[in-house]
Amino acid sequence: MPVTTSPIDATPLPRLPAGFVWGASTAAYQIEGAADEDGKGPSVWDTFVRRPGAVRDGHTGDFACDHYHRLDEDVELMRRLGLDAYRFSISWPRVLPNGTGKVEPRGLDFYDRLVDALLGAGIEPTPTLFHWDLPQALEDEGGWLNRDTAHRFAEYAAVTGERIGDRVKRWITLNEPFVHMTYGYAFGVHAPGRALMLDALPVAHHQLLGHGLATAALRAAVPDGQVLIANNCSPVRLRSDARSDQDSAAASAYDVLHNRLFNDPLLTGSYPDLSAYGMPDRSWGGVVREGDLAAIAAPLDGLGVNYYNPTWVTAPNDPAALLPFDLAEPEEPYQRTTFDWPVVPDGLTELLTGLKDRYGDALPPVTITENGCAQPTGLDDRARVDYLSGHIDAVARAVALGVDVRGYFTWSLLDNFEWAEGYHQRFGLVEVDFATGLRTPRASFEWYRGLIASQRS
Ligand code: IFM
Repeated sequence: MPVTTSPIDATPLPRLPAGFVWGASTAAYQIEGAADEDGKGPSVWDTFVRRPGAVRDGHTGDFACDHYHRLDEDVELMRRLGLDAYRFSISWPRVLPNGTGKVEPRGLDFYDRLVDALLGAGIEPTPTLFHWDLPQALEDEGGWLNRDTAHRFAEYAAVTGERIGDRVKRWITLNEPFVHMTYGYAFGVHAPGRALMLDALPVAHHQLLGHGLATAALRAAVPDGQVLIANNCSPVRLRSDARSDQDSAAASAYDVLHNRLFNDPLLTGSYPDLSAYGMPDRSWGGVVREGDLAAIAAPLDGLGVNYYNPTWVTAPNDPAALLPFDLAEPEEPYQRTTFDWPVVPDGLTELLTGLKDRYGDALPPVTITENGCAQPTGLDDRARVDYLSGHIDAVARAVALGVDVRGYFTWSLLDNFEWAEGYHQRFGLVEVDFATGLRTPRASFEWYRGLIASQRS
């Protein structure tokens, strides 16, 4: 395989196939600010950040990176970076302040301007329709616990597709429905802050149904468009001292919850067995209705994969525990990000080859829709360069092993609002001063720019 070398870092990286898409990702609530401007309705995050103690140091996304007012400056940064594509999310309550019904034209105008600016810079817009900022009005009706939200999501997809689908040809429906279900509805550490534990499971089905219905709406509005979903996936590992059948059963059970619950229905048309989670039957006690799985399994043009690290598990210490696994720490002394997440690039190769082994020809082309790391404030972020370099190399190894990977979007273009951590975790290629909005590209920005240029040359 021919070798390219980035100008910043001497680490040689294999050349990815021609046409490979180099991108960067962000999300609306994490960067836009302008929380109640131009008719935007409140989202569950606007509500949640005001709950005392919910977000570290009481930070909010009210201002965030002020991207709403700095769109041109941010697109210029992307142009300098040489991105092929930019993954952003559309704020549902900016477009439909109540989640349904009346459309806010000024909200749509903003995304219209963003799309035109991107296309003008030669960058392909790649919107995600739902990155966790559900309109509060829909949460008041039960949010994703309410099946009707799936239908409202399809309505929103149609409105958006009809407005920008003439220019936007790659769409992502949902971001990380696993994380939204667990953090938002099971543990309550993200919006909407509901701690329902296993009673949160219907949220998985309703999000996936929403994906299926929105896919149909997008196919109607944008017949030449591509539709993907971005799933957070994590290879499951046992500690080397784990030997028992119970440990293996715990690993399988965790894999079902984190990975298979969200990939199987899309790619095989059926859910994995959830009896370890107390699900009484295949209809989940009436939650999964006739025809739902067919809608969810509508063909995808690609699977988006968000990867950060593997998950280590053991058998539960308490046999009467609610969950059929305990989370564990690896014994290997991995480097850690400021989030304390272990840095494990080979987990990404393992994940991608594992998807191919599990789904075979049913696996559509894969795009890495997120991968990146939180590092300390500062411009000389050598650790981020090492992280990105290692993970892109891991993607190349998966490609060499036969996995069809079509693109890599790093998380994130800008430092931004990192949910319950507020502004304390910095994932950006570009440092942001949250007091002034000043953007300063880091060493990793120059490194990524050089990598993209050398991969193209
Ligand atoms: O910032 C988040 C993003 O919103 C979803 N995926 C993981 C990122 C880092 O935690």
